[in-house]
Amino acid sequence: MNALDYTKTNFLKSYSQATDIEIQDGVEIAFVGYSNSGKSSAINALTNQKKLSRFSKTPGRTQLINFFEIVSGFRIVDLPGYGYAKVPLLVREKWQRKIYYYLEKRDQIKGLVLLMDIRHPLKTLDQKIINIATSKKISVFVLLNKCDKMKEVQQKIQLNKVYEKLYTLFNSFEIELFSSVKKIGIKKLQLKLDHWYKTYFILNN
Ligand SMILES: Nc1nc2c(ncn2[C@@H]2O[C@H](COP(=O)(O)OP(=O)(O)O)[C@@H](O)[C@H]2O)c(=O)[nH]1
Ligand SMILES: [Mg+2]
Repeated sequence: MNALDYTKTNFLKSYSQATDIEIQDGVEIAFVGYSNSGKSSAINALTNQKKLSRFSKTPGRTQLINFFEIVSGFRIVDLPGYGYAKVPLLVREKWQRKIYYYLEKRDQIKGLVLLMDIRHPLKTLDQKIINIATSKKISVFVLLNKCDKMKEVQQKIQLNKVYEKLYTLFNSFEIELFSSVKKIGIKKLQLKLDHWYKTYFILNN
């Protein structure tokens, strides 16, 4: 398998309902996190494409499951953000169920990239996602995003704190500092995705 060129990533399709997804073959790595945690920006940074995963000015408005393809059969999925505070609770719960359904039913998922704002890590719904990942044995790459918002010393302290806390919950994870603004952690994210995709490729060839 050749090295993946993330700059070649194309938009594939969006679905408003997880039950409508008809794409089958291949492997998916999904980006999850609270709305506004920086999922779309991270996908743009990873692929070095400014407009690929268009982030709306009103966070949480984009409630679509967006599929991108790096090369045939190797996909990135931008999931709707959870917990958007400005919509009614019932709507929020409906959106959350969509995410859970996708995560629970799709066997194509081989990895999760969980984005958390470094200033507000491990909130309730992040833990719920971790529970699903644990029960499905999906490994998780945690990005402590917007690390540019903290002093470097504080970043390291926070990284250790969250690592320790996560370790009490499960052990199939890695964690890194990330910033799409300051271009921190992008190479590590690429290497992690390479590893997941390659593992899948080797197992299936
Ligand atoms: N300071 C800082 N802001 C960021 C970073 N990543 C995203 N943002 C900002 O956070 C907001 C939400 O980003 P977006 O990618 O749309 O988040 P999404 O809702 O998870 O897709 C936008 O205003 C971005 O400009 C980052 O690394 N650092
Ligand atoms: Mg987004």
